[in-house]
Parts: sequence; structure tokens; C-alpha cells
Amino acid sequence: MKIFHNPLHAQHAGRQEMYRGRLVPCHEVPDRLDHVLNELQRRPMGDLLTPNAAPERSRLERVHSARYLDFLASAWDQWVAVDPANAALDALPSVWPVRGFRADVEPENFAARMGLYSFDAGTPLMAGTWAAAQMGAACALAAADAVLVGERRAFALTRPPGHHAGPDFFGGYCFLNNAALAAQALRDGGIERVAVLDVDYHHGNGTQSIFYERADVLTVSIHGDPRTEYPFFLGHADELGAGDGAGFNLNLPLPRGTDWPTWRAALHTALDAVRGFGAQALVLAAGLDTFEGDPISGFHLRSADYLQVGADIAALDLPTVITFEGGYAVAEVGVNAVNLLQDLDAT
Ligand code: OKP
Ligand code: ZN
Repeated sequence: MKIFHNPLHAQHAGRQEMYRGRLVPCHEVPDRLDHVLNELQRRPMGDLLTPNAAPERSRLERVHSARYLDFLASAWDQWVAVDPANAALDALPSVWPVRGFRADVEPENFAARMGLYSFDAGTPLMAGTWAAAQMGAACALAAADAVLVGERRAFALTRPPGHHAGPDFFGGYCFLNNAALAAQALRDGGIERVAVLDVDYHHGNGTQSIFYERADVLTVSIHGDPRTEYPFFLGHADELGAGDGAGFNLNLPLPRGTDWPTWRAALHTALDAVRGFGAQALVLAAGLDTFEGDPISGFHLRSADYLQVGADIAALDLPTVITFEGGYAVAEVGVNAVNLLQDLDAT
């Protein structure tokens, strides 16, 4: 398979995220990606390619709003303009518009604008964030383009991850929704029915929101039950899509503590939905934080299980774009990711 890699990822390296009243070290660290690269060196799977330019703005605007993209592109400079000493700090939001507030008037205050375009205080933004996110998106788009010209599988090995990023908001360590950009690129390339399957531990709320009222992109997510798990405010089983999209969103929440046999049964339910939809291409949002050793998650998959996950998904027999999402057991994420890819590469 073709693997698109984003060396600028390392410029996005958050220091701290807000957790239980404290700033704690970020879980989403550059080392994660390096472990995947190392494992790919040990078990090569085709060409490692690097896109040579940021994506065209028009391709990002297929999924994200123009004013959100303007905000992201200028956020770091705005943060430093507030106070030059800010250059030594990450920017984190601390105020948000909730029910009844106005989200249509863009405040002039930077902190308020940061809150307008985000949903948590766990997603630091720094000098290299926009470059890293753009090149990650370029990888996802290049992977979709490769599939459009006949590649069977393509992997976008990027960070920051993407599946929590919505049309006009960041959060959950995500800024640009790589899986959604890939799905939209497949649609724009002429594939009529595209499915997004999200196997990250956390509900792919951004992807769901982007496609919620559309019948041309089926979104399916298997994740920790939002009654107890992040992102808490979306991902319930009764979210089925709306308008034209009614019936084209499927959430399979599972309790914290779910083991491999139960998780695999949910995977088979998800795969049946993808088949039933008549998908002609798949985007797999590949989070590896379902691993038993993950520090922020609660499922109990083992490293060897990812071989079977990949084999089960490969049995769909669809052209597939894979995007790298979560997975915070840093030492194991390389083996787990490449295990997931093994059968997808072989078939
Ligand atoms: C991003 B992805 C941990 C709190 C959880 C946010 C988790 C974002 C997960 N201290 N913070 O879906 O892997
Ligand atoms: Zn996750």
C-alpha cells in the first residue's frame, strides 16, 4: 500500500492539557508517530511518500468552514499578538458559547474566539500546529487520490489526529478532520457511496457532525459509551442521522471494560452496515486506543487482536483509505498499527 507520511507532524507537540483542575503532560505526542514509522521499517509495507505541499484551500473547504480555516491559519499569530510572552506558551481555550449563547458573532477577543472554534481545554495549539495539521490533511487527501487512481489501500500516517474536528471546531487533539477530508475527496472523485468506519476508542463526533445530514457518506463508529467516556456529548446509539442522512449514521457504543470477543461482534455489526449500504470505498479512522494498555481508554484489545481487526476489515474487499487517529500506549502503538495494516496490505 502507499503510505503518506507527514514529517511536519513533530512541530505540533503540545506541552499540557487540562485534566481534573491541573495541566498535565499531553498524551498525543510526536513519539507516537515515530513508533509507527519504526515498526514500518521493520515490517515494510510499500512506498513511504511525503506530500510536497499543503492542500489547496478549496479542498479543505469541502469539509470545514472558511471562517474556521481562517481562524486556524492565523491563531498562533493572534495568540502571540495578545502578548509577545505568549510565544513561550501553548494556546488553550477556557471559555465557550453553550446553549443560548450567540455563535454567529465572532468576538474580537482572542480567548473568546478560541472558545468559539473549540469544545475542550485538552487541545493545545502552538506555533507548528497549523503546518502539521495542513500536512496531515495533505496526506489524507493524497491517500484518497491514490485510491481514486487505482491503489487498493492507502494509509495517511499523520498527526495531529482528526476525527473529533467538526465543520468549524477543534477538540480532542484534532484540528482538521483527515478521515472526512478523505471521504469527501473520494466522493468528489466520483465514488458514489463512501463509508467511514471509526474504530478509535472515542466517538468520532467531528466526522459524524460533518456527514450527519447526508446519505452519500455512511458514518459508523464503535466507541466507549459517551455516558461515561469522552467526548460525552455525542455518540449515543439513537443518533441515526437527520434529513437526507436519516439512517446513514450508526453508533455502536460499548461499556468501558469491553473485551475482544464483544468488540469483534460490534465490528461485525459495523461491517454488515457498510455492506448493506453498498459502499464502494471505505475510510477507516484507525485509532489504536482500544488497546488494553492504553492510558486514557478502557477496552481490552491485545496486540494480536489487531491482526484480526485488519483481516475482518480487509474481507469487505473495498478500496480503503486509512487515517491514523488515537493510540496513547506509545511503546506499543507501532506494533498495533502495523498489525492492523498487515492484512489490508496483503489483500
Ligand atoms: C482523542 B482521540 C484524558 C482525558 C481525555 C481527550 C481525549 C481525546 C482523544 N486525560 N481527553 O479520539 O484518540
Ligand atoms: Zn481516541
